[in-house]
Amino acid sequence: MKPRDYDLDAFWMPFTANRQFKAAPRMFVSAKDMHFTTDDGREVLDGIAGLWCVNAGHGRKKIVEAIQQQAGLLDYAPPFQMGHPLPFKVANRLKEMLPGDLDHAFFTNSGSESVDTALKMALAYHRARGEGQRRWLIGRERGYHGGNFGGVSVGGMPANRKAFGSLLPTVDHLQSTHNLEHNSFSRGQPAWGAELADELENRIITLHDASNIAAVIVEPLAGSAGVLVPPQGYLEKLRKICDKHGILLIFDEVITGFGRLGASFACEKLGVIPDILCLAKGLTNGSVPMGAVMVRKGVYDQMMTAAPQNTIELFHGYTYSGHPLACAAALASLDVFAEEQLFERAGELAPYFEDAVHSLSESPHVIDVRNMGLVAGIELEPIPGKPTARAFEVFQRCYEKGILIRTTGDIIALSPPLIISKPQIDELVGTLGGVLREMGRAS
Ligand code: PXG
Repeated sequence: MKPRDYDLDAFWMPFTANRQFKAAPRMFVSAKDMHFTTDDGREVLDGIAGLWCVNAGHGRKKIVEAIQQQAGLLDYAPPFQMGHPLPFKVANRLKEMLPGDLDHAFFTNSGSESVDTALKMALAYHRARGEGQRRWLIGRERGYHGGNFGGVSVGGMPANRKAFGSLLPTVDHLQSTHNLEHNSFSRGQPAWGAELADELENRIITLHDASNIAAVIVEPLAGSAGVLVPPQGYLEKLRKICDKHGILLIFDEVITGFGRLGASFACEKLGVIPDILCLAKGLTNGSVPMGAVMVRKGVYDQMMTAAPQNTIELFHGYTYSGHPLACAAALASLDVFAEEQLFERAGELAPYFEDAVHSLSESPHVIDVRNMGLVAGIELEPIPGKPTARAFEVFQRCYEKGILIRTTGDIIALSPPLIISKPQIDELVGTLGGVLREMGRAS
């Protein structure tokens, strides 16, 4: 390996143990299709699509060329009171892809911005309807909705909240659907747990009154907290209760969008249509930061008609909303997904992937395996008094053996690019199984 010609200290790395990393860095310098290359020239199989985003695999020519061409043609155009063709085109493509009347797109630069945008839209929508007292936002324990104040407020990961004070004031949380006593080793949607949605009516609406609640936000399948698959009937119940009480339902599909579950979007696969839908990650195949918030026609129309003519309807947006490079990357990514039928491919591969990951059920320390589409969670028994240590060691050993996995707490997440082959699934799961056996012998 060439000696490093730069210092590591100045860059404060996100969601990373900085001191530990800088003492023993893990560096990628290039990537192609299913593999990264490290700075010491090793190939690493990408078991998590970068960070749940590179759904078509790395370095896809069509996407790279689209970005290059766009940079030479129109590098930037102001998105406020000016337009350029590309965001209109991306919005039309998304409208065609999404079920129901989720037919208007607002553009952001990340999942976090999509979430905060969606929450603000919900508040503004109710105000536009003359129900501005609807301010409560309902999230869920173990939910992850990005790192901005709104998303952290409705999110339910304790470590992400505890350093940041009181957050948004009018927020409550449903309980998580994670329950190993009832749901461990489920394949696909667990049979138990639909009744957990009743808490929305029985506790939350009873306590705050429906007339004060603006929206409920959930990930249809919770990713970051460790791949929590929605119980059968759970999302349907949430939808029904929200409808009954005039509450907007927001799905955060930042991870589940663009084929991850073996269909275009979770809402399509599971047949539950939210009022507002948050997207990011796979939208540009991870290549240029971009997010989108899709809203149903009724929400958009309400906002358009409530404001006087010739006035701004929503005082919200970003300098880089609908950035030309991001839009070019999105259009090319959507082309690649369609041309290679990658969402269908993910659906076809899902049973093979399911069998492969469930073959780890008997491995040392494994207390649960769960899956849907091309995503799986493998939960390990924590080392007493040292939560996260076991999974982190698995992560490190896997990396040394040439596969990239992701861990959260003591849960391992796998979410490979949708172009993964069956032999690569075997390699991913086989290497992970080998590491678990090795660690089982050592303990
Ligand atoms: N919503 C959901 C459901 C997410 O998973 C975000 C919002 C925020 O997106 P941005 O683009 O602002 O990061 C996410 C992000 C992990 C991991 O390994 C997951 C995410 C980010 C970082 C790590 O679980 N998801």
